[in-house]
Amino acid sequence: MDMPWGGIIQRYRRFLPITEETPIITLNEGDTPLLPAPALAERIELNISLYLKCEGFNPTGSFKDRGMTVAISKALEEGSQAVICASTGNTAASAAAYSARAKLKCMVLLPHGSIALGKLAQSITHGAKVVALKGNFDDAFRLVKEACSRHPITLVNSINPYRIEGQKSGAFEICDVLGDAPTYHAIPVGNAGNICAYWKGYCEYHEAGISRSRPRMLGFQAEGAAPIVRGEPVEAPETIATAIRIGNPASWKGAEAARDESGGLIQAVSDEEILEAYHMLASVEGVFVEPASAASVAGVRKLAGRGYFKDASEDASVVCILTGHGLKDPDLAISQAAEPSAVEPQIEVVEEFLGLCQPALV
Ligand code: AN7
Repeated sequence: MDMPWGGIIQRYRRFLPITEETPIITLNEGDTPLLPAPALAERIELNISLYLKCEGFNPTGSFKDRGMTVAISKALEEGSQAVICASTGNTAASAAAYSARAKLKCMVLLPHGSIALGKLAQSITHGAKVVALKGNFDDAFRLVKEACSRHPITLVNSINPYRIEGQKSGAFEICDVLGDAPTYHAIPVGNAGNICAYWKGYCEYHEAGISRSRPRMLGFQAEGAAPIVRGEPVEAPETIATAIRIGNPASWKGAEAARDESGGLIQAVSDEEILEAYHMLASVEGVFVEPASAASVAGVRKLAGRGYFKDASEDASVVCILTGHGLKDPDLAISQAAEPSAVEPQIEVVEEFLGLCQPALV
């Protein structure tokens, strides 16, 4: 029998800054499904193979766990006693969980009023010290950097290079499953760490001779929070995809480099397009994601509609990174439909509600 899965550090150790001295803190993150999505491809009139990398299957429900296992392990190795992050929710949830396991103190600054319920619940329950800031992510990020310059605490936002090191494992997994890099890689962009991490991963596998090619990187920001697309910071970012409600991304330059070196693009998708993709993923493929994740599919759909893939070869493929689980944001999900009303527990009433009024002939 193969060795059981033990997380991304165990699997990809030779590509990571891990030493004999590093205490490995893992929740067995990674090894997430890469689902073929032919029905969705047909629905969005895409002429190439579509795959969904379901990062919501990670231990805390988002891709952040890949980076956090390395960041927290290294923080512990370096003798740190406390970590801090600013977050739109998922980084905080992941930091809180891995810190609990590492017995590190964890502090998180969250923009008050724009954190999805599941993420807040996770941060609190894992025992992080949670500050709800009267400000947005960009304010929170500025403050945690300042806190780190004044106190001996470790920053675990994605400007911590260990985060990027861990997150590049997503690219390795995709290449391992497909046997090569995909032709295109579609990904939501918020603080822009993940697009850099994936590009780094694809480049390292290519340099090591494990994959023959590298994908074009296709990044998607929400229209109301699209500083890279607009070419200037957005003062008051706004989108229903609260995970990527960021006006001044830390890895702006890196994201542009990934775009340009790969011959890709970074474009914006509207909240409406995000929601359409969100519903399609759930109803056509059975994959429930949080709204930010649907930005990758919304973007591919938009590009397909403009003929972007029309000259792609027959065996071309696109992987959409679905960064977080749908259960992270139950409020948004429920707001999208009428909540079912309560009915009496009688078969006639249930039949009527279900439209089963004609008795079936046996
Ligand atoms: C579901 O948790 O920035 O471009 O503080 O949670 O690497 O920032 C989250 C980002 C996409 C964007 N999808 O990734 C945070 C945070 C989901 C996310 C992104 C985030 P980056």
